[in-house]
Amino acid sequence: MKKNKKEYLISMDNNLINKQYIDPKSDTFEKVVFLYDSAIKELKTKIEILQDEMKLFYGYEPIESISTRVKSSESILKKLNTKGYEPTYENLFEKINDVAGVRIVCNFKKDVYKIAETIENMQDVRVLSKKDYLKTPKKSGYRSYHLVVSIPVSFSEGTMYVKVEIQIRTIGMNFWASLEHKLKYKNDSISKGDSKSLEKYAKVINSIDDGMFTIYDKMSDDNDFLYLDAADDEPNLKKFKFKL
Ligand code: 0O2
Repeated sequence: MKKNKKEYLISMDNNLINKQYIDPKSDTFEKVVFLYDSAIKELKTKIEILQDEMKLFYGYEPIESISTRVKSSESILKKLNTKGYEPTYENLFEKINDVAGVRIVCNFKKDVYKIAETIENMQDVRVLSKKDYLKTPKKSGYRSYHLVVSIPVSFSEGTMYVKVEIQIRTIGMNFWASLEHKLKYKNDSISKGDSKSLEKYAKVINSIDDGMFTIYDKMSDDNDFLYLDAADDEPNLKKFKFKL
């Protein structure tokens, strides 16, 4: 008999495995990774289409690079442990937002907001949470725009919504975050002085980001139709028309 097509969050409908402990060597874990990997493929394609469209229609490429990863089993288990959760599949689905991760590196802060807004407006993407660490940087100095979304992925049994964390940041922010991650983020033994220095460098990079944009902005107003002035309260879509 044909089953009804179902739409569900990955966390809701896997009662058979929900309470099981995660075994990274098992077939079950391989299948879980496949689900997250499939969501990453879907989302990456959407973002690549955006980039191609902006290049072709407006001659502007706001995205410098897109990278993706499925979190390693060690990292998943470590994060569950740090947060005080049992290492079950249910907790993996429910409590870890970044099992699937997509990082979008943009040229300027304005591009970060444009890309975030465009993803948030995608009809089939559900936004579960957003964190604007550009406006409110973390104590470490970390800046980035985080979205946790769920993406519909079609499988033979129906459509499943799978969680993906998207980090959107400038080239400068990415430079800082990548090095800081290596130097400090997962290393408790770094000195207070070095932490302070890293925080200071984050501010320096932020002012370089702003300075580079000022130069760019003076040189070109060609692409401004991609964006609205902050004061303009028209919906963005009005200015964002295809020119064939
Ligand atoms: P990894 O190794 O990069 O995967 P939540 O995920 O919302 O339940 P969390 O972890 O506090 O809780 O969320 P948050 O603050 O949004 O951070 C998620 C991810 O952002 C981290 O994942 C890092 O990738 C990145 N991040 C956050 N803060 C910092 C920071 O101070 N420095 C750097 N370099 N990256 C940061 P993971 O799993 O912690 O690490």
